[in-house]
Parts: sequence; C-alpha cells; structure tokens
Amino acid sequence: MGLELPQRARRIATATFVSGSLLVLGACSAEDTAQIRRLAMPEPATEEAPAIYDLWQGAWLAAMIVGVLVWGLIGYAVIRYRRRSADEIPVQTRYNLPIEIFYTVAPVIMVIVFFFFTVDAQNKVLANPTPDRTITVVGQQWSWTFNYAEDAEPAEDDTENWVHFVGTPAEAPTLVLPLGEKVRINLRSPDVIHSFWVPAFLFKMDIVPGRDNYFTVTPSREGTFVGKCAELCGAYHSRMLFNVDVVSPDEYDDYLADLESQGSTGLITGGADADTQIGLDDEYDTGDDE
Ligand SMILES: [Cu+2]
Repeated sequence: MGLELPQRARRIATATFVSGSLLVLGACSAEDTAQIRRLAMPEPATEEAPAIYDLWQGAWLAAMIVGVLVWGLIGYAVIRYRRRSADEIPVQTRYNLPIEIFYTVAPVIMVIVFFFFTVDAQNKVLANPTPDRTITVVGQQWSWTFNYAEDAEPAEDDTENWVHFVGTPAEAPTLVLPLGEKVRINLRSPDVIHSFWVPAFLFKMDIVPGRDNYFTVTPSREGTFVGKCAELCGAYHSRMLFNVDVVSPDEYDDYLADLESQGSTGLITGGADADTQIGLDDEYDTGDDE
C-alpha cells in the first residue's frame, strides 16, 4: 500500500510527459525544429550576432542547471521528509543561518556571472571598428529613410557624398547592405523615439531624437531579412516595416549608382520636415482674447 501511490504517480507523470512531447514535436516543421534547437533565436546573419547568440545559449544552460538542481532538491525534500503517518508531524525547522546565508549569496553570484557575460557580449557587438561603409538610417513616423554614403566615413554636411531612399508607410523600403563589409549604421529621428531592429542580426538599438546613436555590423549571409521598429511610436507604428537585402559589394555599388542616376542624392534626415509638421508651430488658442 505504501509503495503503490508513488509508483502510480510516476507512471502517470511519465505517460503525460511522453504523450505531451510527442504532441508538441509532432506539430513541428523542419524550420520549427531548427528554431527550437536554437532556443527560439533566428539564425545569426552578421559576424557580430554570435556574441549575442552565445550569451543566449549560455544563459539558458545556466538557468537549466540551476533549475534542475532546485527542482531536484524540492523533490528530495518533499519525498524524504514527507508526513509518514496521521499522528506524526515531520521535524519543523526554523532559522538555519548557514542555509539562509547560502540562498542570499548564491543568487548574487549568479547575477554577477550573468552581468559579466552580458557586458562582455555588449562590448563585442558595440566594438565599432573603423567602417568600410556608412549608412545613416532615419526612423520617422512611420517609415524609414536610408542614406548611403559613397565614402567610408563621410561628413554628414557633405551632401554630395550621399544618396538616399525614402520609404512610406504604404510600401516597406529595403535597406541594401554589402556582404562581409563593416557597415557603420547611424541612427537618427526627427520626431519620437523609434527602435531599429533586424531579428536576424540579434540586435536592436533605439533611435532617439537629438542623440547620435550608431553601431557597426558586418553582414555574413546573403539574403533577405525582415526589419521593424521595436518601439511603440504612434498610430502607425505597426507600419514601420522594412526589408534588408544583403548583396555582394559590387551589387551594393550598383545600387548606389542607381539611386544617384535617379537623382536621389543628398542626405535626408527629416529634421527640416519636422518643423513643418502640422500643429508644431501653431500657437495654442486659450480662447481668452480680451
Ligand atoms: Cu517607430
């Protein structure tokens, strides 16, 4: 009688776990399975992305080890020190100083370890080496403008040096990037805070009005990737979509030449347009004109 219950419970738990796993895995495509294996991260598409990818995997691994340990100890305590008969209460323990010190210090150590690896990964993705190309990305309500410089590190006031493509909320623009070259991305906003996010880069950075944020990225895979604004920025925030096309450096140069031949020259930051936005210069009518 004493052994029967745990045994039955164990059998039920095993059956639930096996049938649950089969149900979940059976519904998966090959792509889903690959994503599960990457713990829900997209496949990295830049040379900087693996730093974030390793941090993600490492954090999960550490969390799982701690989880298994804690679940194991809970299970052990529950079974080993359970109430065995109706008239006997298990040993009641209050105040165990060594254990209390341990469960205060252990999480602090875990946070320090996570912090160390987070700073390390951040330093890697924000190392900002000397770029081969420079692009100034403008996030505006509610689309994107991509300004491509012809020099590696141009001055923004040298407008001769730039060509641009202006997106609209109706049609998602495409950001073209050269494969294997270090691209400095400057982020500018004329209105509110936006956030530049390409999931396949495993990276996002806020675009703050009046602040010159930038990062450097080296695309490592040709192909088309999706990008979006990751900061709720107004009524049509959800329209702030764009595509990223990673092409060979030669195709990249051809694209810039195309923009130039279409007359899309100069640097567009949207700053001047912001002054003419409806309502910005209107005086507030208090209705109090005596
Ligand atoms: Cu936005």
